[in-house]
Amino acid sequence: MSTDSPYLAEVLSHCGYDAVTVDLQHGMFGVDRAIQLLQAVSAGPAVPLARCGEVNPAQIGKLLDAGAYGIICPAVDTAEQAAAFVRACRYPPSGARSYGPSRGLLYGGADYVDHADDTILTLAMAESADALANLDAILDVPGLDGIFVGPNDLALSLGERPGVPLAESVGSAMHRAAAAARASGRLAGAFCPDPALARHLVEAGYQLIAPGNDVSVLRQAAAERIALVRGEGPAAARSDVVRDGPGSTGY
Ligand code: 3PY
Ligand code: MG
Repeated sequence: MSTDSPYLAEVLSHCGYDAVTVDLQHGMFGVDRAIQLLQAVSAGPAVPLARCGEVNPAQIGKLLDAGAYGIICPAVDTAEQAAAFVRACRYPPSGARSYGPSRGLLYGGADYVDHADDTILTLAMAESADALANLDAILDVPGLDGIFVGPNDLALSLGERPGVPLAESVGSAMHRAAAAARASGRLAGAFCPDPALARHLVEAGYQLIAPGNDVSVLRQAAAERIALVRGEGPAAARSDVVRDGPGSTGY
């Protein structure tokens, strides 16, 4: 979710996705709205996840208290950052999350605190050359459930253009990252707006794919319909509007 519409969040939760992620890094809203979006996702079957803006324990704690079942944390480049991220998501003694679960109590019940650490998903974004270099140490951090690759920032960090098709160096780094995550018993996730490429990533071991965001899906559908109504065929959808397909970054 990059837009601030709880209605759209509710609709997406009913679309068949396993999870809907409320994006506080690049979404066009702040924490107050993120809480409403999480409530709206909870009105459907999808699991509510949130991407925080950075390793920020206060923000991460609030998102968890607001009912996020998991956090995707951007730009985790070192094992130290990964450990700080996990600490923010776990209660003492393993972490430093402050008690006050609010909405968590509604869905988790009175014994929420007994199970939260086992059920909250922690995914550290690997999206830089540093993260790749430190991947084994990051994957060794106790309590980290997995990694989530951001191919656009990874491309920029490797001196490439973001978007699909992936630059060769980005594609091979993504294969290596999935293999390393799976070998260490952790989850491998990735952002990937191109469905064919996403399928390929699943075959390469990725278990969680964010297939673009709400705006990129809407923009693509709108442009294709306009082209069809004008008798131009979907392939003619304006390339300055539709960046899904060749060149897509998923935003
Ligand atoms: C990236 O591709 O860098 C992302 O963070 C995707 O959201
Ligand atoms: Mg990124």
